[in-house]
Amino acid sequence: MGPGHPPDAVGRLGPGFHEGFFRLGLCDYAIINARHVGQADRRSSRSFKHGGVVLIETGQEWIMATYRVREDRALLKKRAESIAIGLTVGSWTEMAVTRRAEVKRHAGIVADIRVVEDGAKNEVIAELSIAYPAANLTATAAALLTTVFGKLSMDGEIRLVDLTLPNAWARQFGGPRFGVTGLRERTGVRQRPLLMSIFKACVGLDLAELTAAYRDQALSGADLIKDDEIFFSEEYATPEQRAAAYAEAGRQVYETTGHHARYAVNLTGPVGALRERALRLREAGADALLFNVFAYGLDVLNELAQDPDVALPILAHPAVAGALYGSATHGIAASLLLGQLVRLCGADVAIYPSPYGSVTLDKPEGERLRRYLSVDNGLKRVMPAPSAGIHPGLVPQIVSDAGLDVILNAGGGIHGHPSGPIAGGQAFRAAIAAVMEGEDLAVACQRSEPLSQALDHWGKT
Ligand code: 1AE
Repeated sequence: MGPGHPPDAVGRLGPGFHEGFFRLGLCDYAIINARHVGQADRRSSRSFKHGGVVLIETGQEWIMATYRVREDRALLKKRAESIAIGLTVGSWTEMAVTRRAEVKRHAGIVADIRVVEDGAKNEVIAELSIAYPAANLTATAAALLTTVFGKLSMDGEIRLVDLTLPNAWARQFGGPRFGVTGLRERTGVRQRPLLMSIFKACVGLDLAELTAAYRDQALSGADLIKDDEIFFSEEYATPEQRAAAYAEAGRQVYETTGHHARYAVNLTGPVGALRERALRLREAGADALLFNVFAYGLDVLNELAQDPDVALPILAHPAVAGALYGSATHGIAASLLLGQLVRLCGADVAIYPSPYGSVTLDKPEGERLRRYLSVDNGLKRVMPAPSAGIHPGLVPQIVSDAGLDVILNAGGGIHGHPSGPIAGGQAFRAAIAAVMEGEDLAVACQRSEPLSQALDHWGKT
């Protein structure tokens, strides 16, 4: 259990009738240590021995959150209990109402307390796992985050590091409409990693200049071409005008080269107008939506993803997420935000920093993130797009980390190529082809001048 093991968590329960072990989601049993069974809650309908422990059927689903805290060792238990009760049925002070049976079944449970590091004096770094009855929540990101980390997020040194959700509960969100398989079908790219080019330099350009830049990126061999996430300005070209102009430019490139690029437009504007705009953009020819999910909100993403009329793949951009995950001691782990939660709320592509480029996420956290995107939980798998400072020399490393179901997402690594963006995309495509052939880039670059130039310029990992 704990970070790195999202599904099928097994946690230790806290004192009193909660003490013991339980398994989440799959079977909804509280598993109580035999030696503590005397203290077990006898209201439960059934109990039986299994491998030295006693299983108590709880008859409900649990959502388990794990927090990393710094705390006085002697106060750990009290801290855990106050979280379990404070975020469910109680408050900081004793209240008679919480003793009522129908209220009590909504109480959180201290599932586990693990000391992971000794700190100064009596302090320790510990992980506290708290199980919350799923019945307390509606299937929304707002309910989930407010329950497990609402006011708690402001209560000193505490970080949400893991969330375990019962599959049936998670499925209520809907998840991605297209996922990895749907995206491959829509792009026609069946096996190899995809290349996504990011518009760089867009604000201040007029429609003709933007369209020329789109054409170059399409000619470069990019499978997807996405707006920069900072593109909000409509002074020179509205998103609707861009979608229409790029669709036409893309059609021309397809007729001359046979390569079909797809456009992901930045979905912008007031929240209440997003749906209508998404419909207009689809009508104008956009193939996918780029969405600044942490600026707009996870539930906004989910509304768009589940809307049968919108029905376009959605690329979740991580902008602003660093404010939530950036600290090692506070906030929410990046893997939960950019992996688990965006999947739950319907992203088809998860954009996140790779460990190698200009903005980085450490490698184990990236691995956890990708596990959240693909773990078998009944929702479609999400396509990972490790990003920021990606250049052709990184392609073998990224594919080795993530596998073939990955998007190489590059802005500067395409537009900053010494011979321009068309060569920039060609260098990536040559690197991808080499990886598919199991060929070293040093060998492949003998056949590809753009790749050779890119490796000279940015190096090779
Ligand atoms: C992690 C987000 C990366 C991003 O949004 C972006 O625009 C990257 O651009 P380049 O590839 O670093 O130029």
